Amino acid sequence: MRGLTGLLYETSKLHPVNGITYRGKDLNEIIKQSPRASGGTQPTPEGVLWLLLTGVYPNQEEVKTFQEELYQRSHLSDETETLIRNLPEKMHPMTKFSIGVMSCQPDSNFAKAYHKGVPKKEYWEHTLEDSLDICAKVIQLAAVVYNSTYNRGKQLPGPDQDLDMSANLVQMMGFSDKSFYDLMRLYLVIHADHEGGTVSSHTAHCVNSALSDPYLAYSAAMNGLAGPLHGLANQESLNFLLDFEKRFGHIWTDNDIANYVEEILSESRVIPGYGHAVLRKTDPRFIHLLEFAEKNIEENNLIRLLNQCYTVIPKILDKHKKIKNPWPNVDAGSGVMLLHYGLNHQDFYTVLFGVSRALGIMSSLVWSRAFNLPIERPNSITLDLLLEKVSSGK
Ligand code: CMX
Repeated sequence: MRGLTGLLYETSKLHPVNGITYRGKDLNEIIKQSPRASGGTQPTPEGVLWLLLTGVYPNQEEVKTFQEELYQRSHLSDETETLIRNLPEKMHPMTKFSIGVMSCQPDSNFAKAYHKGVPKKEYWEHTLEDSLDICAKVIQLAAVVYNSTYNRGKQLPGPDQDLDMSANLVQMMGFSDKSFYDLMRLYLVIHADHEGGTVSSHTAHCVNSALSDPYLAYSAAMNGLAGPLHGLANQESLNFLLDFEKRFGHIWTDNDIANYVEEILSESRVIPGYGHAVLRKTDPRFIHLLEFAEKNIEENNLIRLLNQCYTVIPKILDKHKKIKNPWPNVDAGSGVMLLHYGLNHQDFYTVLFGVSRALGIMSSLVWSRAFNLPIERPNSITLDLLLEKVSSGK
C-alpha cells in the first residue's frame, strides 16, 4: 500500500523531503514558538498536545492550566502499579508498558458511554476524555515500568505537580540533570506524530474504527511500535554503535565503518536508524537531536561515531539501489543522547517513543470520532485470484 492515499488523519502530515508537520507547522517553527517550561530551553509536550488537538499554540497561561489538568489525570490505580511490579523481570519493557495500558482500560470513559448508548455525535467527547487520561497516565506508567525493571528497591521521587511531563518522567526515573529534562522535552515533542500510515498510528486508527476504546487502540499501537523496523530501531541503533565501539575501540577510520556496514548488509540484516518508507532525505528530527548534542553534550567517541556514520553510511546504502532512502531517521541518534545522560537500558528506549507517540495518536483518534469515520475494512485477495487477474490482464 506504499504511496496509496487511503486514510484521513488530521493531526500531522509527512513530506518526503521536509519531514513532519504538526497541524501544518514544521518542527523548526514548533520548537521556536511552542511554550517552554520555566527554566527550560525546549518546548513542552503539553503545549504540543494542545497544538495537535486544536491546531493552535496555547499561550503560557493555557499551557499552565493544561499541565495542571493533565497532572490531575495522571494517577494510576494501586492495581495497575502492583500488576506491573509483579510482571517477570525479564519481560521486555514494551510488553510491560502495553499490559499496563490495558490494565487501565476498565476506566475507559468511552467504553462506559458506549454501553450506556450515548449518541454517535458525542463519541468524540468521550474519546477526548480517554485520550487526555492516556496522555497523562503514560508518564507514570513509563516510570513504573522503568523503576520496577531497573530500580527495584530504590526510593525514588513521586510525581511533582509543578513540573511538566518530561521533567516529571525524568525525575521519577531517578535522574536530576536539568539538561536531561530538556532533552526529554525535545524527545517527546519530535516523536509525537508521523502521519497516519506508520504501523503504530495506523494500528490505533484501525482498532479504534471498530469503536474499540482508546485504551485498546493505544495498547495495540504500542505492540506495533515494539517492532524492530519501527520504534525498536532506536535501541537497535545504539547497539549497532556500541557493537562497533566494542570491536574498534576509540581509534577507527571511515573504512572500518564501511566494512562493518557491508558485513551487516551481506548477512541480509538492516542498518538500524537508516532508511524510511516515506522520507527521502535526512530526517529533520535526527538533525534536531544532533543540534541539541552540539549545544549540550561534550564530544565523546559515540557522538563522533554517530556524526561520522552520518557521513559514511548514506554513501554505502546509496550504492544498494533497492534501498530507496539511504539517510538517517530519528532512531539513529536518540539512543546516544539518552545514554549520555545515564539512561543505559536500551530495552527501555521504545517506551519513551511510545509515551511521545501517545500525543499524536490520541489527538488523532479524537478527530476520527469527531468526523465519525467508518470501520476500516479494505478488500483482500487470494493468491489464486490474484494470479487469475494478472493472467487475464484485468
Ligand atoms: N538497511 C538495509 N536494508 C535496507 C534499509 C537499511 N537501513 N532500508 C531499506 N532496506 C532494504 C529493505 O529491507 C528492502 O529490502 P528487501 O526488498 O530485500 O525487503 C529494500 O531496501 C527496499 O526498502 P525501502 O523501500 O527502501 O524501505 P521500506 O519502506 O521497505 O522500509 C524501513 C522502511 C524503515 C522499514 C527500512 O528502511 C528499514 O528497515 N530501516 C532500518 C530500521 C529502521 O531504522 N526503522 C525505523 C524507521 C523509523 C520509525 O518508524 O521509527
